Amino acid sequence: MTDQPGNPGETGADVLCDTLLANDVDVCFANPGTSEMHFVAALDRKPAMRCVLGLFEGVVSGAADGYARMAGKPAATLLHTGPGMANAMANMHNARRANTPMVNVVGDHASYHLPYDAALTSDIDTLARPMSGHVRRIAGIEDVSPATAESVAASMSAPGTVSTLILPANFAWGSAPQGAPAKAQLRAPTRVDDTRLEAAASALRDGKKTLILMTGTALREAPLEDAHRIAAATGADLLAQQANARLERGGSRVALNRVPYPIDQALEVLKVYERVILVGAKAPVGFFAYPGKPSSLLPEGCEVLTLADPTDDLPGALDALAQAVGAKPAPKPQIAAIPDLASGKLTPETIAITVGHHLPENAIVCDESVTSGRDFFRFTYGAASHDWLQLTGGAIGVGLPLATGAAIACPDRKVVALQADGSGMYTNQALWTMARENLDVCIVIFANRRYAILHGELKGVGAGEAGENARRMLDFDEPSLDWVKIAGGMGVEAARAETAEGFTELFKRAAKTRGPFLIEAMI
Ligand SMILES: Cc1ncc(C[n+]2csc(CCOP(=O)(O)OP(=O)(O)O)c2C)c(N)n1
Repeated sequence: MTDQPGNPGETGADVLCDTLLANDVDVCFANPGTSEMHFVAALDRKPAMRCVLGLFEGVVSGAADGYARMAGKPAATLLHTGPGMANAMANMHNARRANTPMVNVVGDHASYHLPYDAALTSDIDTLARPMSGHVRRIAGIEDVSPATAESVAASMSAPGTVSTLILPANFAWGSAPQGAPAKAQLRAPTRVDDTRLEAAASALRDGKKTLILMTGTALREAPLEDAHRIAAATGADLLAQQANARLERGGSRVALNRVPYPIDQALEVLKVYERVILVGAKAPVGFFAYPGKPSSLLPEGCEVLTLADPTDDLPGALDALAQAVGAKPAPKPQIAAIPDLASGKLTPETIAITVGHHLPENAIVCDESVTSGRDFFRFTYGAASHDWLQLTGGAIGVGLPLATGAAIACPDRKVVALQADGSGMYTNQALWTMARENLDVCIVIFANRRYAILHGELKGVGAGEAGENARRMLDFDEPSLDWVKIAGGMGVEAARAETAEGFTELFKRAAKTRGPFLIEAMI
């Protein structure tokens, strides 16, 4: 029977929660509706599940992304029917691009109610597909546990993806069969292919100008050490791809740059290479097409070798390559000192210098600083060791949610959100969740009150200078946003910095104090 509610503790929703918990999924970012009420009631009976409310679904999916990037396992999300999931989709897209494991539980009408075409009816399966690596609609009450375990497995199988699990309301409230929750069968990363390994090793011996381009788990401390010794032994250069889910940097770690975003800079950096060896990365392409400029950023004739696909064990591949080329541990070059703290005008550069000097040890930086952050790496190679999380899919509005999720995954680490103001407005509701959960996040808002990047892109695509109508679509200085009030209205303490020394004062204070604090940096 699925048209009558089951006994509490025995419903399909209970089985779904139990299956998540049995597979170590114990955080649920949620924004529920009527079709999920039995799931909400079941979560209420599971104190082991931490439930975190996001006041917009883009916060929910972005927070699940930040959580999983740091926890190394998925969170569940709870989303309300097709429209609720549609609100979450831009950040589902970013998560899919980051290979983030995530299990979306999307409630739908009871199966027998769907033919009536009630107001919230939509084709959730079709909507979910482009932004999910795996979609499964629960087919009946007996299917709840196997479908949930399959969704967890798909999300966690290398390299990780977004799984969407559609839960019809009658299978949530129906009486569930007895039995142990199903276990997720994960697909482990594959061992690097020997032929590819030999090809890369012998290529590295022939003296051609070679770039090793990396992403994913290759960007953790230990594999970066291996990459560094391969580079030292063979003369190859190292770069991370343009956008990466997580990069371990700072302290004594390998100082690694990434492919720049602006196409002309990227072409300039890449033009010297005769060969690229890919480690989990894609051969670099333009973020957009620009008239008269190439789509592929590699010079003509550049050979592309793949050492490891994203589904491979990337640290294992670098370790094997280091052995194959006989690379010994190598000293690292001296990192340029961070310039002295500045005073006077507040600029992205003076902010980067302050962050470089005062970033707390083991911090997590969530970077959605857009144009303001382009030079940040330069000033933070010498910062204390930290993780750097980026916008991976180009869909703005991930920064504040990402910081929310990262702070929930790592409650003992300071999170620093470097946040452009325009992008921050997409999902500013995350501030409320930070306040409610008392998350240890310092938010730096780059208040240039415009979509600065798009002024550049207007010229970049050859469409000329901004006139009155274009300016009205690219600037938001009239009326000006007041981030101190926005934060205050959501329960987050905040202050404005107008000068470099004022910013340093506030950043130092935020670095030492626990809890959410927002600095509106007037650049
Ligand atoms: C979801 C989504 N909507 C719109 C865009 C187009 N877009 C790219 S950057 C940008 C503005 C960014 O402005 P801001 O965050 O203030 O950073 P700034 O360029 O000023 O540094 C917009 C609207 C996008 N990339 N993603």
